[in-house]
This record gives sequence, C-alpha cells and structure tokens, in this order.
Amino acid sequence: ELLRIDHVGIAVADLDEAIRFYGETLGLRCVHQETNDEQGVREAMLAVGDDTGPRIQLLAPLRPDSAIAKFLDRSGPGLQQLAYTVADVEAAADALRARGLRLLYDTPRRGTAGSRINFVHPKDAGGVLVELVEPAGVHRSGD
Ligand code: MC0
Repeated sequence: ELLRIDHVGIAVADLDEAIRFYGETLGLRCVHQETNDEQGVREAMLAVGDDTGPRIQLLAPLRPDSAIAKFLDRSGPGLQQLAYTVADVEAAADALRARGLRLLYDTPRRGTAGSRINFVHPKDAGGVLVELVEPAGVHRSGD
C-alpha cells in the first residue's frame, strides 16, 4: 500500500532562513514553494542529490494557532512528519482505519502541489506523525 517515502517534514520558524541554511550548508536545492492556508503553513520542497529519492519539506507556521506553531512551541524546530506516497489516499486511509489506527481527517485534504493528503495520529504510529500523500494526476476511478 505504501509505495515509497515521499518526503520528510521539518518544522522551522523562518522559511527563508531555513532554505538558505539547507542550500549553503547541505547543498539541497529548493524546487518548490507554496503557501497552504488550510494547513497554516508556508512550505518549501528541497531536492536531495539527483532528486530521484524523497524530498525534504521545510514547514513554517502562518499563524500562531497552526499545527506547526504548536509543534515549535512544544518541541522546537526539528523532524515533524514522515510522509509516504500512496496510489489512492482514501483506500490507504480505509485500510489503516480497519487496522484500528486513527486518521486525522474523514476525507482527504489538499497538500503540496495539488496532492491529496491525510495523516495517522502520532499516538497510533509509535510517536511519528505519518502523512499519506496521493500525488496530483494519478488516475482515480470515479472522478
Ligand atoms: C503532536 N504530537 C506529536 C506531533 N504533534 N508527536 C509526534 N509528531 C508530531 N508532529 C504529540 C504531542 O506531543 C502529544 O503528546 C500528542 O501528540 C497529542 O498532542 P495534542 O496536543 O493533542 O495535539 P496537537 O494539537 O499538538 O496536534 C497534533 C496533531 C496536529 C498531530 C493532531 O499537529 C495535526 O493536526 N497535524 C496534521 C496537520 C499538520 O501537521 N499540518 C502541517 C503540515 P503527549 O505525549 O504530550 O500527549 S502541512 C503538510 O504536511 C502539507 C502541506 C503537505 O505535506 O502536503
């Protein structure tokens, strides 16, 4: 069901400063930037090496009541989520629900670059916030 690691999300206080840090010290290239108002984030996707593997996602808060702002308040900057690519986010969510895990949303929401996303509650996944990502443009029956 999980096809590969899509990205690893890191909470940061200042997006531009973090993009600079990752570029100058680790040589990661920023290949996409977006504001996601519903999620309360400004985010950047960074390519690693030849960009054939998982990306690093930098997540900065848009608002003090957002998930990333709460995370920064509690834990400070650092790893916030692990995202897996799936072919069908509803099917993947249903399968995990059937195994007793709590999904955060009843129906998928919009993620990076038009993807459809849902999350497993970190308390049901060994302390890891697991994101399911169905990339934009994959075929779905019924659309
Ligand atoms: C909270 N906890 C975490 C955690 N966030 N554990 C691991 N990783 C995290 N990221 C822990 C807390 O420490 C606490 O543990 C327990 O979970 C419950 O905390 P809570 O206070 O009830 O819950 P909140 O208010 O902190 O919310 C946590 C929750 C929230 C995961 C529900 O962050 C959420 O809705 N996240 C999904 C949306 C999201 O993260 N959006 C930003 C990325 P204790 O032991 O103290 O009880 S947007 C994105 O990712 C999009 C753009 C994309 O990729 O396409």
